[in-house]
Amino acid sequence: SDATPPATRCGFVALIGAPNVGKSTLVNALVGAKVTIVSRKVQTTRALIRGIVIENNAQIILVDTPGIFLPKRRLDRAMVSTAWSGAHDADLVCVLLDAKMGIDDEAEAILTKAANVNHEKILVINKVDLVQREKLLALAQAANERMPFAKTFMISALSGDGVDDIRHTLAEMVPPGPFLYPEDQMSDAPMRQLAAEITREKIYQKLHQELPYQSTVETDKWEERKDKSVRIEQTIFVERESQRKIVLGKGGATIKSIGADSRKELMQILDVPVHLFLFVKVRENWGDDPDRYREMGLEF
Ligand code: GDP
Ligand code: K
Ligand code: MG
Repeated sequence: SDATPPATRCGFVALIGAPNVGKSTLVNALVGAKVTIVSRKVQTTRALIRGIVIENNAQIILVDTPGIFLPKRRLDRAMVSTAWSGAHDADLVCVLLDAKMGIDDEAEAILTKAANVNHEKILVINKVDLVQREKLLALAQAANERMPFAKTFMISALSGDGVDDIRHTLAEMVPPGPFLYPEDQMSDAPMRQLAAEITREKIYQKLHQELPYQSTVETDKWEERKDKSVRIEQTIFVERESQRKIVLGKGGATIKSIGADSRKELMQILDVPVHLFLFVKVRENWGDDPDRYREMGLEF
């Protein structure tokens, strides 16, 4: 027959934004219940793939990036350069702003760097449920004065308001090309890394004042059981005994809450019951050991 197959599109979309702007929430909302794959980008260790969306013959590969933008320590600087490598490697960049926070120092730093990324950029103002409409328009205008955005969206990733529009637009904007990932692939080797990243993120959320990035997480064990549940064992490494005490918290309260949050997100992604076991160990000076960074997949 002379019917041509439908043209497909496929591309990487980097989500750039400060911690807690809503990147993970947006990924979940874009992907919906169907996290078809969670993996690392092939042949690079730069950024985590958080999810893949298929919409109208387009495969959208969402790349989450470490959300730290005002680095002080060496490790932090490594994470930041990793984040921006992810942005430079991507086909499109979504810059997220928190409607309520507006353009604070961190957002300003992000906008300044995003302006130098040589790809089409989309502005996503998230958490519109928290502010008045006039404030949104002023924020959109202020951000667009700093660089031209191809599109501006005002959404609530939490309620899902506006998320369909973004999905639809991304599907139109990613370049023509074949799908890079099978539609239903799920592999547990990259999942170990993702699981470690998720726990590290929870530590950061709980303790960023007291323990700025002085910890790393490794997944030691990943065991799929007959009842379809997964048993995951992870070790949190810190630099000092005092930090170990902070991570544990009074009567183990902090580690319990970190574990609960991490387990919840892991169950969301894996869609099976998760048994998570966390250990905290002191490993001195890892923060200055380049080998440790390499294990974490950061590039220099
Ligand atoms: P990330 O650090 O950028 O990945 O941010 P998260 O997705 O973890 O979200 C940080 C916090 O913001 C969480 O408590 C979310 O529930 C909340 N959040 C995300 N999107 C929205 C939104 O649209 N509205 C409101 N009110 N809260 C949101
Ligand atoms: K967060
Ligand atoms: Mg996140």
